[in-house]
Amino acid sequence: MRYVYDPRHLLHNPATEVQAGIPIPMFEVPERAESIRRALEADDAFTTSDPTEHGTEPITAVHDPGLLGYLESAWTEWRRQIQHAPAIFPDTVLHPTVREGMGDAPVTRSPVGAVGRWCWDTMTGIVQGTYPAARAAVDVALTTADLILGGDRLAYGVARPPGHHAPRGSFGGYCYFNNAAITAEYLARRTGGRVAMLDVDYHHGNGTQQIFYEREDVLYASLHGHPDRAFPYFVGFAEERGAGAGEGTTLNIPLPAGCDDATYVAHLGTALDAIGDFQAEVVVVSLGIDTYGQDPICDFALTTPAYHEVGALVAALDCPVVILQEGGYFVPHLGENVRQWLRGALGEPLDLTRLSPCGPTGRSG
Ligand code: Q9C
Ligand code: ZN
Repeated sequence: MRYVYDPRHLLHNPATEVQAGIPIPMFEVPERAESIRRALEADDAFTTSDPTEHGTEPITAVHDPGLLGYLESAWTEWRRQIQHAPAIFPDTVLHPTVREGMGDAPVTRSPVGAVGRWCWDTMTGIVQGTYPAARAAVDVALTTADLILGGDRLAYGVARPPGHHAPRGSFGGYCYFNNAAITAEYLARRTGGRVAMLDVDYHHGNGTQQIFYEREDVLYASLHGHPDRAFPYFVGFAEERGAGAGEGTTLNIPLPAGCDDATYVAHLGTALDAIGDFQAEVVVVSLGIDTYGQDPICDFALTTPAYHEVGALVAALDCPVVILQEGGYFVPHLGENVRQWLRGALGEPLDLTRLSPCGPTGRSG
């Protein structure tokens, strides 16, 4: 299997995020993608490819051009006025009720105001290298799609920063551009056919759902921690099934805390049946490994053999598959779990010999 990797992801490295008002070390760290690259490099079943430049047109095909423009100039504008803050975070967010009944807010000249216009959480900081890294992640994703358009049946992209939380007109959830949604739109246009998206990240891909909510030709199916208890809290309920022409093309499967391998695979069957019935030209997988039992910020209980099995079950759809990285924060086993998922898809045997035992958190390296 070919996979696409770009070292420019290293440029995106905010030191902290703010969870429940408390600044803590960032969970979405550069070492995540490095751990995946190393695991794949050490296995002859995988060969690396460099991304090619795809420009901004595929991005503005799904995102508000204002979001692209903001992210492009955010660091420069922030630095011009604010020298003491190491990363851009909002302190005042454009909550929908603030201007209820008063129309849109004028464009703000304040860099602090601007980030509150485009960002909806306190965990998705911007540093100098965030924009080039986020652009590189989109190129990684689109180059992975090109491999499929060129005839490969399976291809994987080490997309970092991740993407599935970014809606059309804002960013959050460690995500800036929605790599998977941009890729699905690109594939829909190139093939002229239907695209199915399977989101197996622990978190609901609210951005992807929003972008395709009214689309008849793009199916979005997600298994995730129930939004009653899990980020992103406000989206991802089973009752959300799409709207307008897209009625029935959104499938949410929220799951309880402690979800184990057997429970997960049983519910995956529901999503795979829907994807099979949809008769897509291509499947785009948002691959999160934050469903892992040792993930430091999530509450599922999956083990490594489950990833191998899920990969095999997705490949059994017998449809070309673009696999793009999303979350996964237990860094010591991240690369190995991704490798096993992809080996399962390839029909290679499960190989647990490279999983090192290690401590209880993702911080130890
Ligand atoms: N109290 C991805 O996995 N933290 N993003 C949630 C809220 C942010 C996850 C904690 C989770 C974002 C791509
Ligand atoms: Zn996640």
